[in-house]
Amino acid sequence: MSTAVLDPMFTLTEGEVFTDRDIAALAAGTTGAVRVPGFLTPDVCAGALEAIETLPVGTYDPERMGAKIARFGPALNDYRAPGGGLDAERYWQATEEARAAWARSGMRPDPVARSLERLGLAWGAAIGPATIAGRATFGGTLREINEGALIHFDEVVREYPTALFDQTITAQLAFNVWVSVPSSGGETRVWRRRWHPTDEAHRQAYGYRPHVVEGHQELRLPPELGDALLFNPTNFHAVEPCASGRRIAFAFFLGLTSTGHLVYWS
Ligand SMILES: O=C(O)CCC(=O)C(=O)O
Repeated sequence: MSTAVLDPMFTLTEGEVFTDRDIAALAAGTTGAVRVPGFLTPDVCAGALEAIETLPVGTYDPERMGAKIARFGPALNDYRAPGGGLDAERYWQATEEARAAWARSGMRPDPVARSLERLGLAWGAAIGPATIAGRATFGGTLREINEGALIHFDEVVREYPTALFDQTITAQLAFNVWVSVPSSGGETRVWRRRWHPTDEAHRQAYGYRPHVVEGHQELRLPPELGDALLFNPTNFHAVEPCASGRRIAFAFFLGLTSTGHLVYWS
């Protein structure tokens, strides 16, 4: 496919705050990404980085991920039972352990709580956790992605086709805020291209080979300290390897529900 004809709406919007229009446009697919530079101050980033040292950070299975990625906090797409559905016992245990470790870290200000508060102000209503049979899911994983991440998409309604949440999700956004960034590299790449069933012929570990995005319009977004980024993760996206330094972000998803609320999870 040729990129000669571009979608003029698939661009990066930058502003001092996130707005309800930004969130609605991402949900509707009528913008590419929205970034708020300096969303967290260098002091807050430094404080978070110090507190992170006390967290039990683990790594994903490198064979599955194709690269070493460190993380703290459970992400729902890692807890799928072999036959489909949620491996509930493992997930809720990991959630409880992560909440206890988070509380022990005493991270103040809490960058995840602060981010949710500001996004809630933008939307005009507080953002609560997505729930499963009334139980709050975990939101706000910490990820250190230094070696890059494969081309992939995230879409909870496909990962769990039998409706995991009590809420009905109509659109999904990904939020990342960086508390440590590399000297160069580590760009987030977002393509204007959603998954198609024929893409399954191009799987690579948990992601997809570059063929699926070749020739498609993309945004390349270098991470800067304290910046927050929202994009629609049902578009294919990837992370470039870093030249040197640590690329650490707090991340969660936002879901726009059928009743117009925003909920979060990781
Ligand atoms: O770290 C990033 O820039 C994006 C990470 C990612 O793959 C995601 O949020 O799904």
